[in-house]
Amino acid sequence: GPAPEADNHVTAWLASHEKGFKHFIGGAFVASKGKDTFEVVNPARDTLLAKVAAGTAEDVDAAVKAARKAFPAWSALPGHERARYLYAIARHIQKRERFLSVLETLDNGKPIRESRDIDIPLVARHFYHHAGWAELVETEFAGYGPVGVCGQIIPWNFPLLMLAWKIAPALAAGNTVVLKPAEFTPLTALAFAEICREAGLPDGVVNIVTGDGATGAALVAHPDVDKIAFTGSTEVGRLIRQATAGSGKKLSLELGGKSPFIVYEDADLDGAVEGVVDAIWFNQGQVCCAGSRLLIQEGIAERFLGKLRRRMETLRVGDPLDKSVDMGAIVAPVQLQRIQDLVKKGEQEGGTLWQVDCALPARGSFFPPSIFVDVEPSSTVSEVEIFGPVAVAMTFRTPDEAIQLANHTRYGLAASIWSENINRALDTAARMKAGVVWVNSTNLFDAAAGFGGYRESGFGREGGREGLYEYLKPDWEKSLPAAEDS
Ligand code: TXE
Repeated sequence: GPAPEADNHVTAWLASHEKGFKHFIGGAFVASKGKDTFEVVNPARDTLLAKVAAGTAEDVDAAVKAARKAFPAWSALPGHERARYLYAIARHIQKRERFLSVLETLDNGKPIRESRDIDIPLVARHFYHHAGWAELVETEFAGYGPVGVCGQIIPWNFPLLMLAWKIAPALAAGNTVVLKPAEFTPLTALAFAEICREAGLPDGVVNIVTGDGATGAALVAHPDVDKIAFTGSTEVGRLIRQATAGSGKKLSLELGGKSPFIVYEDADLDGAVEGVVDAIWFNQGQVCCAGSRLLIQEGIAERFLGKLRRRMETLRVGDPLDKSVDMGAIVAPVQLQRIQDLVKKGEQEGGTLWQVDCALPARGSFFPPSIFVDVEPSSTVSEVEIFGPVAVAMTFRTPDEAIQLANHTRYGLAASIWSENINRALDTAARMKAGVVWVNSTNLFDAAAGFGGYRESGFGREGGREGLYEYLKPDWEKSLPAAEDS
C-alpha cells in the first residue's frame, strides 16, 4: 500500500521553520552568529526535513552566559518549586506525544511503534521521576548542591530520550544547562525548547545550541562550564576526557559497547529468541547496550540458532511510519556505509553471514537483520561495535568459558543472561564486568535505575539516586578558591 504520511502538525511545524531553525538561548530563539547551516534529512526517504544553524563558539558563549545568569535564581529555588516545572514539562511532553513520536521517527528513522510506545513515554517518565527527586533533593542530598552550568552533548540514536536523561536530573539538582543535540537529529530538541517555554521554565535554565562536533568541542572547551556530560562514541569520549583534563570540570561519559548475550542450555529458548530480537534489532541495533555478541551453550546452539533464524525471517523492514514495521532506517548514509564496511570485513575474515533476504525500500538507508555465525572471538566483527542490526554468534561449553568470552572486550556497558536456573544466572551476573546486567531480559530501562559503563564504555551513572550525584557536588567544595575563579 501507499506509505503512510507524516502527521499534519509535524508537517506544518516544519513548514513554519522553512527558513531554518535557530538556537534556543536565554528563553528565546536567536539567530546564529555564523551563517553556516546544515541539512537535516529523513533517512527513510532521503528527503530534506529542515535546515538547522551550525553553532559557532560565539553562540556557545552566549548560551553559557545565559545559563550562568539563570543559575543563581534557579539553584536558590526550593526543590519543590523546581519540581513544579519538571512536572509541567512531563505533562507537556505527554500532551505532544503524537507530535514528538512522528517527529522523532522522521528525523531518526526508527519505527513509529518504538518512538510512540518506548522513547516518548520514557521521556515523560524521566521528567516525572526527576520531579520527585527535585522535591527531595535538600533532604536526601543534605550537604550537596548543584554543580553549576552543565554542558551536555548527546547522540542521535535516542534523541529526545538522551536529552531527558541529561536535562531532567540536571534541573532537579538545581543546575542550568547548555545542550547540543546530534547533527543528524536535532529536531525533537528544538521542539523541547518550545515545551520549556510552554511550561514557563525561567529563561536561560535550558539552552539548546545546534551544530556538529565543532560546536560540541567549543562547549567542552568553554571555561565557564562546570560539568560536561557526554553520550556518544568512545573516540570522542576520549577527546573530551583529554580536553577537560586538569580543568576542574566534572565529567561523565557514556560510550560504546559490545555487550554479551549469554544463552545457557537450560534457558527458555523461545523467550531468549525474543530477547535477541530486542537486543540487536530494536532501533536497528543502534543501541549502546545492544546485545551484539550472542554466546550460546554448545548443546542447544543448533536448535537455538535455527529458531532464531526462522524468527529473523519474519521481521519487517521498511517505512518507519508504517505501524507494522519492525525495523526502520539507519540514521544516515555514513552510518549505513560503516555497517556495510564492517559486514564486508566480517565476510573477508571468514564469518558466515545470515541475512534476511527481504526487499528493502528503494530510497533511504536500510540494512536487513543479520547474524554472523562461525566467527572467532578475535575477529573484527566480534570486537568492534557495529552499531547496526548485526549480531555475532559464538558457542561455549561451560559457564566459566561463557564468562571469559563475555568479559573478553574492551567495553563493559551491559550483559544479558538467559537461564531458568536462578543460581547459575545470578552467579554469572556477579561475574560480568558490565555496568548493567539483565537476567532473562534485555534493553530494559527505567528512570529509577542507574545506567552506565565500565572500562571503555565510560563512567558515571544516569538515572536514579546514583545519577543525581553526577549533578551535585559537596558543599565544602564551594569554599575552595580554585572552584570559584575559573
Ligand atoms: O558519534 P559521535 P557518531 C558510536 C557508534 C557509532 C559511532 C559513530 O559505534 O557508529 O559512535 O557515531 C558530538 N567534541 N556511537 O560519529 O561523533 C556529535 O556532534 C564534542 C555510540 O555519530 O561520538 C554528537 O552530538 N562533541 C553511541 C555526539 O558528539 C563532539 C551513540 C556523538 O557523536 C565532538 C552514538 C567533539 N570533538 C554513536 N565530535 C552510544 N554510546 O550510544 C563529535 N561530537
